[in-house]
Amino acid sequence: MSTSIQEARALLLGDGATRPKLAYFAIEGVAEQVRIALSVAGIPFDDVAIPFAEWQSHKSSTKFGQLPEMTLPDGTIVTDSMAMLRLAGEADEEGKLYPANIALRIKVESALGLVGDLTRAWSPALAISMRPERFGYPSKEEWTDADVIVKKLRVNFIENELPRFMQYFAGLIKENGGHFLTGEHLTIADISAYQAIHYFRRGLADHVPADCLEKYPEILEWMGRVEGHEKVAAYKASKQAK
Ligand SMILES: N[C@@H](CCC(=O)N[C@@H](CS)C(=O)NCC(=O)O)C(=O)O
Repeated sequence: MSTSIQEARALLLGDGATRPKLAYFAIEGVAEQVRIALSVAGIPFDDVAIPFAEWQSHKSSTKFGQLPEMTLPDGTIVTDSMAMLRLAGEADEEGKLYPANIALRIKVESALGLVGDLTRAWSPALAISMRPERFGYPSKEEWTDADVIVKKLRVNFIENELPRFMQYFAGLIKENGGHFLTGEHLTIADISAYQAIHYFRRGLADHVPADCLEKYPEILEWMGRVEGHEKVAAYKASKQAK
């Protein structure tokens, strides 16, 4: 096992007496990719859900006023889901989730960057319904015809932006052998991209039809491979059993 894998496992596992604690809300959100990656890497963790009703009183006790926060066994606080994702990936004993090989790692980082681009492209269409004043519109309570603009932004995203990103991701799968985004093994880039794309078929956002991914068969097949990965499937089954 390489030194960096040993170090990552030591940070996450400590002396074995205390598990890392992942604090977030009781939603998938940005933490689900971390939960999946920790599960694939075989790192037991405590998944702590902060109720939305308690958030305002809890907020000031967090480092940057937001969640997720991960507390490692030595007390270190990790504040960003992408930092947590990379740490979990590094802890994979098989070295597959976040490969040390620099050529592969660059592929993983590039794919993660593309996930960031997708999330940023979608973000205004999502955020406008939650915090319209940030975009120069009246507050949520005062903006009575908000839905016209919200719908316009979301329909535009699904029709004009999503196809471009689906084409980019499908291109990566193809050029890297037709299995996962960067090659024959599942990496943290697959987990992150899976979560970002899976969101659009969950029917959570108004004006985003749950069948909006149906026209991207290569993407659906790849999502099936991610879900079919033994450890991802085990994580999802354990979640359903709760
Ligand atoms: N870059 C951060 C973003 C964290 C973030 O945006 N957290 C949101 C929930 S997804 C939050 O805590 N919102 C509550 C608030 O800002 O009061 C990460 O990926 O961990």
